[in-house]
Amino acid sequence: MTMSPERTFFVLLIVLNFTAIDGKRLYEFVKNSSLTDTIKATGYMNMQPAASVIHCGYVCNENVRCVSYFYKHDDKMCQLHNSTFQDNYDLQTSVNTEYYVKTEEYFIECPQNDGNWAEARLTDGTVYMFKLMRTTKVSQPDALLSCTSIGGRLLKILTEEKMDFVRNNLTKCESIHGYSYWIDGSNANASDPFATDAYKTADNEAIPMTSYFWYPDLPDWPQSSHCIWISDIFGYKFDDVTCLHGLQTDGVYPICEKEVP
Ligand SMILES: [Ca+2]
Repeated sequence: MTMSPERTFFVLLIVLNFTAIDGKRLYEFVKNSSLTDTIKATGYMNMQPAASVIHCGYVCNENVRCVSYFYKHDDKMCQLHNSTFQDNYDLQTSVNTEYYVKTEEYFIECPQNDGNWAEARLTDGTVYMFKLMRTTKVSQPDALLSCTSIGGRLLKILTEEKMDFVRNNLTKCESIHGYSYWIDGSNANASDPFATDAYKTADNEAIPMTSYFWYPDLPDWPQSSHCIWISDIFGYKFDDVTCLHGLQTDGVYPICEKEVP
């Protein structure tokens, strides 16, 4: 998927059940910049406040008949439509207004516990396979071995797009929500565990240290919490924890990944 100034994408999860598979529908909204600063004066489905243009998209998602919307930034109003507009015929001028069209729907797989490999498609075009190993709670070193033993590796999260995908899955898929998972990342081999580049993947790639990835104020105990997990407790953002933590009562489980065959 290419990004260009005319086409701004964002992906929204919606909560409709899809009956054929254990999955969730994903809709994509595409901005039509040729209709920027226009709006429909009458004949819309609904007009209501929304905190942001993305929130307006969520509102549109919740209405099954909504296929496009205008968002007025100045007064934060969201105008929903059950049809799409190709040109400004029938529209009027409206300062600081954007127009988005629901263009496509597709599905993410919500993998069953210890199910098959599932395909992940990220908004940056990356595709990979992933699998949750939800039978045996393990330490992080054993999680690394569990994944290599089935021809993969422990999940690496190095981009914001991948962070979004993983958090969406773990938050929205009921069968895997509420559990804690190991990802690849440790500072056990660092000479200074407090250094900003201390956390590395098993193959020595730098773990991103921004708040996009880490829960606020974490890592908080890098001198002894050498490994990284993602848990419901921290909204599936990174937290530093002892590498043996997975053996405790609640358990921590591997998410493995591999290239698409
Ligand atoms: Ca911690």
